[in-house]
Amino acid sequence: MSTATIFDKIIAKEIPAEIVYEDELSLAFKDINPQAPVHLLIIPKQRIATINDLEEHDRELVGHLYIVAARLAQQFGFAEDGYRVVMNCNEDGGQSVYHIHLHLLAGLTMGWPPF
Ligand code: IU
Repeated sequence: MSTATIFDKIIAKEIPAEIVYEDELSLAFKDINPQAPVHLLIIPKQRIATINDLEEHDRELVGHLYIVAARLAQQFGFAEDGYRVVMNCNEDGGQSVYHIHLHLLAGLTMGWPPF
């Protein structure tokens, strides 16, 4: 079992977050330190530390997170112009919270590669 993070407290509503979507499997909220005009985090309610910890039975859950991201991009009006969805893994990938999350970044023209 992975270690609890601040995201568990956000899921439990023990600390505030600007929640933009919630269902039985996932939660989406505004990143506290936005890196783009719109920066949302989409997280599973189930705690999984990193991409490395994903197992076959998590297929549907991970797919669900992407579908939520796409719906939110549509809802926020960025589906046509474009946006970026990323999940960082471990130190070199830039992960700081060890509870998997998709970053949805939108509202500007992004470059590539991202380093
Ligand atoms: P990362 O991929 O693990 O580095 O992303 C973690 C994100 O969580 C990062 O963008 C933080 O700004 C964000 N965040 C947050 O929104 N609220 C918090 O209380 C904490 C981190 I701690």
